[in-house]
Amino acid sequence: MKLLIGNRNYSTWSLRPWLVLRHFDIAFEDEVLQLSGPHWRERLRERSPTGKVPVLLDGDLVLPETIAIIEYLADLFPEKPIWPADRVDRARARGAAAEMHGGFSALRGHAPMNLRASHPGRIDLDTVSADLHRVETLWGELLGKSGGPYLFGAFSAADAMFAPLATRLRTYDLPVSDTTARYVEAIYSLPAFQEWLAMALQEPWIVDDDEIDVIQGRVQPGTLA
Ligand SMILES: N[C@@H](CCC(=O)N[C@@H](CS)C(=O)NCC(=O)O)C(=O)O
Repeated sequence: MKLLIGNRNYSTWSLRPWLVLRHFDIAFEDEVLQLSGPHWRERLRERSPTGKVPVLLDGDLVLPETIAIIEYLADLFPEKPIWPADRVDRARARGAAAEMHGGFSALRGHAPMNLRASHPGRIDLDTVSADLHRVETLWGELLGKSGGPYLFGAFSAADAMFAPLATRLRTYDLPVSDTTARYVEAIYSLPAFQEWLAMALQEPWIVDDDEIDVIQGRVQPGTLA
């Protein structure tokens, strides 16, 4: 089984299924397809039917779309607690994952994942406050019920879905409750996340579209080193 992923520093969607594969100890290889450089979109389209990553390759199966990949893994390995065991918790976890997939567009647009960066104070809080409020409410409810440290107690696919958002809170030092700060710490403490982060920090590539200084017009595209 192989997972095609984007740059580890920036690719939020790649991080999610990678964490599931790694945390649940599923044998796989990965291959980075860069999201920058000459003709990167054409090269991506040659490997991915949607022109996007991640893509899971398993035998004849070429499967894009993060949630489909996670569900395929959960089907393939029913003995692994990729989703919570309790049916109602599982429904809540899938609801949270779907909300993450379709929502939080302000946080996604204004505060891109950039694991190597630290940009406190750069985000206009008015632009992200509604998303911040919603995610803190959701996490607070789930963590209150489960007792943590992850949304449903043990790490599950729901946490994998929210891991990139957790990194944004840290990168941009967004103001959050103690409960949220503890959850962000729990994501950073996960061995699989640490492994991804260490590899992300080694990457030399810059993706201008995900750099806050370029997005906010402070720096010209192509000039960051
Ligand atoms: N709906 C897709 C989104 C995948 C996605 O947008 N991936 C980004 C990288 S994080 C990408 O491939 N971007 C390339 C592009 O938009 O051309 C999923 O759930 O996997």
